[in-house]
Amino acid sequence: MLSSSQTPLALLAVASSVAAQCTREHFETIIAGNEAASVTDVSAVAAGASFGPPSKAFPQPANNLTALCAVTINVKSSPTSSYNFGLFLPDAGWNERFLTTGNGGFGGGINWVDMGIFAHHGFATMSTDTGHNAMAFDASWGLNQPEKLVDWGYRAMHGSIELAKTIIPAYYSAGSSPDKSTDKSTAATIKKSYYASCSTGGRQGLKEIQLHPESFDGIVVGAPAWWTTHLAAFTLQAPLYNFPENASYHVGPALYKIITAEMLKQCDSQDGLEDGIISDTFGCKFDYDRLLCAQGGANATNCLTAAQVVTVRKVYTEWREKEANGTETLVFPGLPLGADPSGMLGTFSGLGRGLWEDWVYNDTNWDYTKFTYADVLEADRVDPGDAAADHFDLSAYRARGGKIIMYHGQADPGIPTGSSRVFYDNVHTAMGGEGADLTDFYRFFLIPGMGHCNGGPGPWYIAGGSQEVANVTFSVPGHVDADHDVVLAMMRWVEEEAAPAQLIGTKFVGDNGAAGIESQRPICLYPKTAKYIGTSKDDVNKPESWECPKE
Ligand SMILES: *[C@@H]1O[C@H](CO)[C@@H](O)[C@H](O)[C@H]1NC(C)=O
Ligand SMILES: *[C@@H]1O[C@H](CO)[C@@H](O)[C@H](O)[C@H]1NC(C)=O
Ligand SMILES: *[C@@H]1O[C@H](CO)[C@@H](O)[C@H](O)[C@H]1NC(C)=O
Ligand SMILES: *[C@@H]1O[C@H](CO)[C@@H](O)[C@H](O)[C@H]1NC(C)=O
Ligand SMILES: *[C@@H]1O[C@H](CO)[C@@H](O)[C@H](O)[C@H]1NC(C)=O
Ligand SMILES: *[C@@H]1O[C@H](CO)[C@@H](O)[C@H](O)[C@H]1NC(C)=O
Ligand SMILES: [Ca+2]
Repeated sequence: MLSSSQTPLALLAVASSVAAQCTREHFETIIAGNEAASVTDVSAVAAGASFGPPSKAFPQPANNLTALCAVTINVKSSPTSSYNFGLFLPDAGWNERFLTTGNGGFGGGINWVDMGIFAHHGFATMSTDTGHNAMAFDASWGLNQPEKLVDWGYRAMHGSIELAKTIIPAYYSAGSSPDKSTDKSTAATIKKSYYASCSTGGRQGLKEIQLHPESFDGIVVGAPAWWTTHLAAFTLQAPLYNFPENASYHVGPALYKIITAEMLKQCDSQDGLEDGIISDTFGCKFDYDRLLCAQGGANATNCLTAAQVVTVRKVYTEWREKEANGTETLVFPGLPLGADPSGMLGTFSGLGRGLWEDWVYNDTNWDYTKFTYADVLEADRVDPGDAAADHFDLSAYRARGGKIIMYHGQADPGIPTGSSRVFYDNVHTAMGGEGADLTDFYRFFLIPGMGHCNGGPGPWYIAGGSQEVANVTFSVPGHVDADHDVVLAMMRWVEEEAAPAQLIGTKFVGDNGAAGIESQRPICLYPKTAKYIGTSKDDVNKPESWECPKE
């Protein structure tokens, strides 16, 4: 970021000449050779203004933008499909870098909000709608639409990246040589390409580097929905454990808080400090029987029956199945201890049943109550849209110098935290075995007390994808640096070869940036957990009161 007081006049001149190129005609010229692509919209956006035509997935515009050129491109991907992508091209202070962001759930829409936040760093940013307009929990757009599924799976992302990489330098090259008579080949180039996004956005980043290792120099992926079919399977199996409502084992919403309170009670102190945050979910030894009512307890409101405890235990522990040959397979990890169970126990989300109804069996009358492991195997065979990011050998990406920062909230109620641990283990198995040290290119962080991508009692904010905070324009106010901001951490790793040993998470008072910082603490490289080394009660909120164990 350049403030006006330090902006050299020459740069201002470049900025204004770039901005002068923010016209539909200019972008039509740039993409003229591409038969499949067309320019949908080009808008010059003033500093402080908002931009972002609403989609179902992203109904809100990006606010308080830096002055930039907003471009929307449509690309025909097959006779029956097309996708759109958006570009934010900052007028001044382009950092000569490209950053792509992604989507959420099964939704479709351009993520203008995250594009806008990252553009404040100076990145030229991009997001694709993945070829449809739908809310996150909606799979119906994919019914009998195999081409749309492929766009969602990986094609729209890759096509958008490729085209963006030709448009961006062309735009900035033109802008840097306004005076044709003195044009001494001022061709602009993209120095580095990055990716930052969460959830399905995490899957998209991993999928892209698996298929196209050259696309990015560094990806920052949160809570990746990489195991598409098995995540959907768990999302359907969990409420099946709990329904019908009149079953003796049914756990009603009134008990959800009782369950998470007992988990906090038992697990909070096991990590070494009772602070309202479970910092070592995987390490917690939880006694389910302490949820039991003393006297049978049918219809009790503050404890559970034995049958209800069985339901709770199922959803918080690994789902395993016996194969025909007798071996046992992990189908999916359970919810992390302490995570709110309402999404999984309380509803049959489209993120579960929708995958079979709309993408595997193509039958909206399919009886999801008859769901079994055989349906999971069938979904694996179909792998709708080839979306699963399950090519674990990342050697090609490592060889080209690519880096991965992966993080996951330890209280994620939407994508169980263990899912990222399975990915991590599978990559290690594929690249040298259990003890292999892959930290030269792949670093994984578990964020204590963070829900799905954001929110929760822990210091969860690291300025990653899907982490908008009220009254925060971008990064971590007062701490715009690579220790606190995960995208800057990635840049430092890629460009200065300084790998992040830890990240510092921030919690704002009431999750409102204007109310100030409540606490900060280090988030350690997996599998380490931050240890409290403070002495007085106030120290808990200070980062220096915590340390990541050296070994
Ligand atoms: C808008 O963003 C700028 C930084 O670019 C910031 O200084 C300013 O406080 C923001 N305004 C609002 C209303 O958030
Ligand atoms: C349902 O459609 C998908 C692609 O849209 C296809 O791969 C799958 O085989 C179809 N399933 C059936 C049972 O027709
Ligand atoms: C639950 O309700 C269904 C009908 O809605 C009924 O068929 C079934 O017998 C009931 N089961 C129990 C355990 O009461
Ligand atoms: C529990 O509530 C149900 C429905 O209100 C009722 O039918 C049942 O008799 C109650 N069971 C006990 C043990 O009170
Ligand atoms: C058993 O079957 C599973 C699923 O088909 C397979 O992945 C596994 O390799 C088999 N194991 C042995 C020992 O044959
Ligand atoms: C921004 O901060 C002010 C002052 O704390 C608060 O009144 C306002 O609600 C905040 N904005 C949002 C969107 O939360
Ligand atoms: Ca604790």
